[in-house]
Formats: sequence, structure tokens, C-alpha cells
Amino acid sequence: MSSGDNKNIALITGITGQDGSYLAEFLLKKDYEVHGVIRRASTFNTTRIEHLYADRYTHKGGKMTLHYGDMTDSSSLVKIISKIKPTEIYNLAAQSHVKVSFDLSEYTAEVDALGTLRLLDAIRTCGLENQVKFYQASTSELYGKVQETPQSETTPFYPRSPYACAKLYAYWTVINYREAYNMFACNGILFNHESPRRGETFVTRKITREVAKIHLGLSECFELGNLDSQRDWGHAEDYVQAMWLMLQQNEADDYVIASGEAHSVREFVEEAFKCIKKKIVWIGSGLKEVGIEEGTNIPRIKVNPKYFRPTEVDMLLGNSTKARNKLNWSPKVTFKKLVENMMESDIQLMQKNPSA
Ligand code: NDP
Ligand code: GDR
Repeated sequence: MSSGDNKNIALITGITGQDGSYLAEFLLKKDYEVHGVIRRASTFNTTRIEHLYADRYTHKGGKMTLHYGDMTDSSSLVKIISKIKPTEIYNLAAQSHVKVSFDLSEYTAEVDALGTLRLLDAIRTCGLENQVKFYQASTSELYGKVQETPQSETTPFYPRSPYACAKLYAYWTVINYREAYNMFACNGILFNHESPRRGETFVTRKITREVAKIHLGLSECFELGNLDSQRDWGHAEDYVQAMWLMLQQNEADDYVIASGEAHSVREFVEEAFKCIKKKIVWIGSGLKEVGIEEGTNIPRIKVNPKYFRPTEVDMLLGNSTKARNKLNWSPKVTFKKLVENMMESDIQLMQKNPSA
């Protein structure tokens, strides 16, 4: 949908995050005017989007504008929306770490659940509910203790963390606003997606950073939590295209976006070591399990229970047939290519800056 002069104006909450940065890049290439909500932080939090300014040093120029705001502050959201009058809003902002949500449960609900409600209400306050198309970053974590495999749009939810419970509230709020106010609002139920820009404390990026350090002789061994959990991992660059496609349809709807392949954390580790031409063999079990470099006695991975979650999501595997048929979407990057892409990037990063 476009405004009177047919200009596409996108507002992205969470623009400084992994997905926000790829989505901003994607929309700028499509000639959108892109606006992003950023939080005030005591250090620079725009490293993932710096290259999108016309001048990355002065942070000036280009077709991207940043606005201070916060998902916990309704008035900031109303001000931004009334000023820029977006044609599309992508709600990507979240306290997105599942393990951290057990420690910050109330805050996670404030941002991820009520934040979504605030944003939808801000659109209504500005009288734009029938002009804006809205994308909500829903998640495969909604399936939690899975009731059916693979998971599709019709699989029942069973959230297993404060994060997933908050996202469940947001998911239903989006559907309720669609039905109550005829808003064009979609849930993208995205399975895990990673990239060289993935936050350093998520398991994939933690592994590729640590294996890169081992490759460069900067470290010997690292610790992980549950090696058995399985995830359906794709590449973030493929997944942001699906977000946009959802908003280009005639009808608002909800879609699962997934690769359709599941791999364990253990397999991710093995694939990362393959990139540096080393093989890992596993000995022991449970807390005593250790990953040893083949042909040596050097332990490379140890299990530490401090990374376990009070309730774990054991296995996720998505069925994205609906998106493949209706959106004509399919992922291009395979699991192997994803790991290679992240490994190459982290080796380069560590070579430039060993303390990164
Ligand atoms: P990130 O953690 O990389 O980015 C989260 C973004 O939200 C950052 O820009 C962060 O700002 C911002 N943010 C956090 N709290 C607030 C707040 N109170 N007000 C305003 N902005 C805030 O997440 P991803 O890019 O990986 O994920 C994007 C969205 O998709 C999230 O909602 C996530 O829950 C969801 N999701 C992610 C999946 C994945 O595999 N990546 C899968 C399914 C869903 P700052 O940079 O300042 O911290
Ligand atoms: P997830 O991603 O919880 O699926 O949420 P994460 O990478 O944190 O965990 C995946 C699995 O790996 C296991 N694990 C570890 N996890 C972390 N972070 N650190 C470790 O050391 C470690 N060892 C093992 C976890 O127990 C888990 O089973 C991500 C986020 O992006 C959410 O915002 C998003 O909604 C979902 O993906 C889909």
C-alpha cells in the first residue's frame, strides 16, 4: 500500500538488530524511504546499519532516518508514526533472547507483548489503521513443547519461556486488531535465522566466533549448554524477503517461514569445525560430555549447565508450504552454506581484531 504520492515509507522497530539491518538494506534497494526506531544507549548501537548512511562517518544523508523511541514508551511511538506517516510498519523490536527472558520476564513482557499492543494502538491513535500494513515478528518459539512435527500455521502453540509467552500475546493481539479494526496485520512465524550479524550470545554465532578463535590460536576450548536441541536454521537475508512479501499480498495472513531441515547444536559445532578442517569426536554423556579434536587429546567443547534453560524447546522443524505456494518464497542458503558464511566472516573479524 502506498500513500497519496505513491511513496513507499517503511518504519522498522528493531532496525539496529540482525533482521532490522538486513530489512533496511533490502527496502532501500527497493527505493523505500526507510525510518527506524532506535533506543538511547550509552555506547554506539548502530554498527549493523552504519553502512546504510550516505556518509557513514557523519551519519548523514541517504534515505534512512533514525528516530529515538522505545517499545515501552507509547508517546514516542505516536510521535514517530504521526510525523512520518508510514505505509508499512515492521515490528522487529524485542528482548529477543530466550534464556535472558527467564531473568527479565517482566521487562520481556513489557517490550515484546505490551510493546506490540502499544505500537498497534499508536497506529490507531494516528488514524492510520486502514492505511498502514503491519508486520509482526512472531516466532517458532510459540510451538515450544511441540504438538506436531513439522510445525505449520495450524499446529497448536505451547510456549516454554517468558519470551514465548510474551510473543504469544503479541501474536493474538495482531490477529485481534486485524479482525476488530480491519487492519492489514500479518504474523510471520519465523524459525531460527542466523547470519554474520547474529547477536554474539545466540548459539550459532557463539560457536562460529569460538571456532574462529581456535583456528587463529586465540583460544583452546569453549563451553555450551544443551547440545541435543534441534533447530531449523536459515539465513536472515532470505527471511527478511519473506517479511516484505507478506505485506505485498492482497489479504493479510500469517505464514510460517522455515528451511524445512532440523540440525542439532552438536551438528552445528561439527560443521563449524569442518570449515577449519578439524573433526570433533564426542566422548562421555550429559554434563561429562566433551568434544575432542580427532587425533589429539585436546578438549574443544565442554558442557556447562549454566547455559541450560529451566524449560527447553527440544526440537523445532518448520513446514513453510503455505509461504512457498502463496508468497512464492523459498530459502536460498543451505545449512552448510550458512555455517561457512558465518565462519568466514568471524575468521576475518578475529584476524582484524583478536579481542572482538
Ligand atoms: P535482535 O536481538 O538482533 O534485535 C532486536 C532489536 O530490538 C534491536 O534493534 C534492539 O535494539 C531492539 N529493541 C530491544 N528492546 C527494545 C525496546 N525496548 N525498544 C525499542 N527497541 C528495542 O533480534 P533479531 O534481529 O534476531 O530478531 C528480530 C525480531 O524477530 C525479534 O522480535 C525476535 O524476537 C524475532 N525473531 C527472531 C528470530 C531469529 O531467529 N533471529 C526468529 C523468530 C523471531 P538494540 O540494538 O538497542 O538492543
Ligand atoms: P533460540 O536461540 O533460543 O532458539 O531463540 P539460541 O541460539 O539462544 O538457542 C538455540 C538452542 O541452543 C541451545 N544452546 C545454547 N544457546 C545459547 N544461546 N548459548 C549456549 O551456550 C547454548 N548451548 C546450547 C539452547 O538451549 C537452545 O536450545 C532464537 C532467538 O532468535 C529468538 O528471538 C527466536 O524467536 C528464536 O530463535 C526462533
